[in-house]
Order: sequence, then structure tokens, then C-alpha cells
Amino acid sequence: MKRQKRIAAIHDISCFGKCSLTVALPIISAAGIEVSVIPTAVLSTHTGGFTGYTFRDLTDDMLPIARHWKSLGLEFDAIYTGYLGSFRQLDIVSEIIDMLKTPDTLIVVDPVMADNGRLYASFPETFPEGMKKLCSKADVVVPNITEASLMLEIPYSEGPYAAEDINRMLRGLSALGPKTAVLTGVYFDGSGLGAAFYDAASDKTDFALSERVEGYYHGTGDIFASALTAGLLAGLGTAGAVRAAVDFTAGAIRRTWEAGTDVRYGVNFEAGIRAFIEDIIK
Ligand code: PXL
Repeated sequence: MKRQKRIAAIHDISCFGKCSLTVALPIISAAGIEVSVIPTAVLSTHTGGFTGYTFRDLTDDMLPIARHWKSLGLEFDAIYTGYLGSFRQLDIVSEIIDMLKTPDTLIVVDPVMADNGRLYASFPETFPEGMKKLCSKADVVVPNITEASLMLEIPYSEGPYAAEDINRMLRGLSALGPKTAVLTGVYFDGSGLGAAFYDAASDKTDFALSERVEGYYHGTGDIFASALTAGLLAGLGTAGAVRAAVDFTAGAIRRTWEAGTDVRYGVNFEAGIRAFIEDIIK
């Protein structure tokens, strides 16, 4: 029997609000992949729309966790990073990647730091520059349009977008280092919204769109990137993994829109897990 695939997921734990590790764990585990975690911080809720949240910085725990894993000889098929709890963690994550990576480890960096044209609360203005450096270590990057604009130092536009602008952004992202760039929150004139992706080897851009639902839903970037990572490790290839991740995320958004729940509480991805797994495990 083949060894079970194993991922190291480096994100915060937002105790309430369905994002980061509380979505990465169930989604990737459901795909049959083992998830080991290095928590970057523990918050009572995510920072998107809540006030008064607690924040426990775990910067000083991260390297000791990775060093212990290294001493045990653990190997990972992927290292998947998201929300970081401090500027210092950018260099720490880079060091952890160097420490744990084998020639076969897929490095997925979701440069979580901004949305809707603005940096998230508590991120310094210098963070995008640092994140750009971390992205140069990745095989796959998964920014939204705001994050990509910040790293590429171009003005943010809220869309609709032109295909050539999206194409230029994807090439710019890939030029930072990653062979695959996936851009989320892409929409053109018309009713679709989804992701665009670029593969440096074939120099090709493609799109996977789904029916657009009005409104902003929290945690969907993390759900998308987690589903994408699971799909890539399941062997779907970029196009297949992006398509499955778009369908899964769009389904969760549609369900939540129909239910009319508070958008800060996250989306109902749980009800779509069975279909997602049937989609990616053939
Ligand atoms: O979903 C991205 C995210 C993750 N973690 C925390 C956040 C956010 C976005 O606001 O605040 C703590």
C-alpha cells in the first residue's frame, strides 16, 4: 500500500469563524490526506468584522515545533502556508520550508494579508514586500486580486477585469518564482466569478468560473486554497484542482447566501464535502 500523503499546514487558529486551520483541517483530511499543523497564532475569532478578539502570538513556538519534527525524520508531501501572526514569521516560515522540504515537497503559499483593496487589520505596510519574498519559495501561490496587486505594486481595481490584465498579473506572480500562479476573485463582464491560473511550463493561462453570488463571504479564500491543495495532492493537475476548488467554494457561498446567515460566521462548506471528495477522488 502507498504511504498516506501528509501536509504541514502553517496558519492561525481562529477559534470561531471558519477560516485558516479550522477549514484546512477538515477539507484536507476529508481528502484522505494527513494534516500536521504549525499554528501561527490563536485568536478568539478572525479579524474580519469582529472587534475585541483575543490574539496569542505563537511566533516563538514555530521553529521548535519544526525542529522537533525534523529530529523525528518526518517528511511532508506539501507545506501549505496561510495567515501569519507577525512580520518575523515570514522569515521563520521560510526557514521551516528550507528545513522540512524534500525534492518532492510541494510548497503552496497563500499570501493571506488583504482583501477588497485593503491590508487586514494589524498588518504593517511593509508586509506585502516580505510576503513577496516568501512567495519566491513557492511552487504554487494563491493570492486574491488585492494581495496580487500589493505584491506586484500595481493599483488595485475592484473589477470587472480584462483578460489581458489578469494574464499580466499571473505572469508577474509567476516571475516571482512559482511555476503555478492561481488568482482568486476573478470576474469579467457577465455572471461568472472564480479563479484564473497560469502554468509557467506551458506559458498558458486559463479560467474556472462559477455563478456569481452577491456579497462578501468570510474565509472563502482559505476554503479555496485548502481545496486546491487537496486536489493537487490527489493528482488532479492544476486545471482539475482549480475547477474542483471553485465548485466547492461557490457551492458553500451559494448555500450560505440562501441561508442568510451572518457573513462573518463563515460559509457552509461542510455540506459540500461529500460532493467535493467524489469530485477529486476517482
Ligand atoms: O481568512 C483569512 C484570515 C485568516 N485568519 C485570520 C483572519 C483572516 C482574515 O481576516 O483575520 C485571523
